[in-house]
Amino acid sequence: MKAILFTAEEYKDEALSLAETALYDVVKIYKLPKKPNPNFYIQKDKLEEIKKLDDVDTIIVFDLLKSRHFINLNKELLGKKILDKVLLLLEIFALHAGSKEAKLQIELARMKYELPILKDLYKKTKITEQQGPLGAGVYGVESAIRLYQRRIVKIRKELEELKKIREDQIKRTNFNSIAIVGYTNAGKTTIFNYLTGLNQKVDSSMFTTTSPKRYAIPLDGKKILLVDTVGFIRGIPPQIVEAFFVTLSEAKYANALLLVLDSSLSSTLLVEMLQSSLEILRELGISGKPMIIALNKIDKNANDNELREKIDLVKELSSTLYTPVIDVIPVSALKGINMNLLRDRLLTLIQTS
Ligand SMILES: Nc1nc2c(ncn2[C@@H]2O[C@H](COP(=O)(O)OP(=O)(O)OP(=O)(O)O)[C@@H](O)[C@H]2O)c(=O)[nH]1
Ligand SMILES: [Mg+2]
Repeated sequence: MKAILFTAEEYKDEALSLAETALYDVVKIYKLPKKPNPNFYIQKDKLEEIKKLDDVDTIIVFDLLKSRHFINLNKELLGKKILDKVLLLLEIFALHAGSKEAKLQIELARMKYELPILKDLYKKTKITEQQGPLGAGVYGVESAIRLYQRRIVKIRKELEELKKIREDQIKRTNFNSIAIVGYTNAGKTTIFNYLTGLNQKVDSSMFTTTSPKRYAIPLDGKKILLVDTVGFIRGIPPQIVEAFFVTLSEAKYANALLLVLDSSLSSTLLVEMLQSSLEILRELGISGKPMIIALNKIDKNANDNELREKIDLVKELSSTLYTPVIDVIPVSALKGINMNLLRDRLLTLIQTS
């Protein structure tokens, strides 16, 4: 599928990587306008250019589009698919959804996102139709709306039932468990592999891990379940937190969390990532569990002073959080630095939880 990508310069790498994860072949990247066009968001001249590109079937706008943007773009670009950031992420989640619950949750999120657009389209069609012989348009939209509403009710009911079943299952397994959480690419799977001796896929692209992996490791005579999870991404739109949540549901049932941060990021980014990780966990209803922070990739830090500063910064910030942070441990999962210390501290973590 050939796609055109519109993105702000600062999100370019991320947007491109996500578009590719969703299996699009991005043939051209345009900058998003500083001031969005009120009708189309994208620039009018770009729109005219795209119209001529017959082999492009998808337009990705890496931001949030309003109803009127979707409606107008669809009208101008008949037959081409329009995706904004939310719909793109939902496509990625859908590609990776393993369980029935995940599939339903994603379908629900998409329908809830599209329903207001349909409703606006209905209003608009009704007005224009009174003036012209546009035929059954308005009825078509009306019945689509009813279809959506019925489906949404049905999915909600099914999800309630599935949730009960899953909670019962989890209650019955009484393993202690630790979920490894954090931004995509922080090194969660590398840590998981190190601690479990497994060989799960590790890569510098985003969303390498696409469904939670669990494995029980012996720690001091006990078995502890380690769960590797799907990574967070910057600015995850609130509209899809719920769908994202399914991929992270394992973390909800863990006794404790291991939050992985990439210490090779700048101090500013590091603080931003720590704060937004906790914000995401809070939105998912996973806050309050005892936590260890692993500052990973210390081998990538140019000098000790800089690393020391970052460790202090994260420690200081952690002490002000609602989440009980038991320890901050600088590690390199790749080089195996401090990993035994981390393993020991995980045991303490389980004992506190
Ligand atoms: N230099 C260095 N690179 C590391 C370290 N740990 C992981 N990496 C690299 O960072 C990249 C991402 O590692 P992953 O373990 O796949 O990261 P992840 O957090 O599981 O990413 P997602 O599954 O996409 O959420 C890979 O290229 C790893 O080789 C480390 O300690 N030092
Ligand atoms: Mg991973």
